Amino acid sequence: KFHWFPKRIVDLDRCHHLVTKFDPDLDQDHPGFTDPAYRQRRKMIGDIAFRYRHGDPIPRVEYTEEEIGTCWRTCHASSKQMFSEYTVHQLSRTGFILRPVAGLLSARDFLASLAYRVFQCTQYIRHASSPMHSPEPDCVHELLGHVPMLADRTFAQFSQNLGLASLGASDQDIEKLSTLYWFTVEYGLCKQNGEVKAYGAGLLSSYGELVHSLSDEPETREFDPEAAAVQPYQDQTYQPVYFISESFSDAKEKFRTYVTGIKRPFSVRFDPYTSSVEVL
Ligand code: H2B
Ligand code: FE
Repeated sequence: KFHWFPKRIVDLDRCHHLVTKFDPDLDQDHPGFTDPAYRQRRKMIGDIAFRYRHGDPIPRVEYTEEEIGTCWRTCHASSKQMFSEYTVHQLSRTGFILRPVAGLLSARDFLASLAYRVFQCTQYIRHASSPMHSPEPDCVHELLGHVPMLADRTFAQFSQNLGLASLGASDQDIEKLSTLYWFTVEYGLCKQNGEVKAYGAGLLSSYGELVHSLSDEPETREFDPEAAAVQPYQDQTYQPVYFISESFSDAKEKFRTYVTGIKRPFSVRFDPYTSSVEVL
């Protein structure tokens, strides 16, 4: 017997299981833990995600001056990348859509959404006291880090395949896929014209860690999916180890090959006309 998984895109309404590890209400080290106004604001924005159903328009959030300031402080430092509705419109190139989520989603639910070209996207902004680092994903992380990659056709296809491979997979395989995702899509480094560059979403949205990742401090290893899938990782502070691939496409290709090796007692086929999955 295998794990339940969404068969139709509307089933993503049931893929909403959060990991509460970095919740500002529960994690004493969260920069917003001692700020009741921040926690209140988070709850309000989180409620949008809890009430959201597939197909609804995404309710607009009027961001405060302070939140907008926090975004710009992060963005200017990291890459001066334009980040606005423009970023989101790029997604029409690959058909990826966003749906709001209230916080860090379980790996199983997050990956399942990718199978439907849906990216579960947080809508709140990190705490103003910590623009350069957020212990959990926030809107800056999603829009600056993930969305540009999802606007790339091959990356979008890769993400969907990864999502399809995760449907009904064993807990051990989900753990490995999510670790591999961590060391590539979130914290990956790659070479470009002989120089080491960061492409991971977690690095592009955290200037502190971006600088650290490209310094001499951390250990770097050549990217090998078998090794990266079981490498313990750090989610409390900066990574002590990063994997460098020969290029961004090399990382995608190696990860893709790893994904095809995942064994399940059934296979799945995605029907793009109905956004549903057939189990074979
Ligand atoms: N949840 C949210 N809201 N955003 C993410 O970027 C994210 C997530 N990434 N849950 C997931 C986990 C990823 O790191 C993997 C697959 O575990
Ligand atoms: Fe992320």
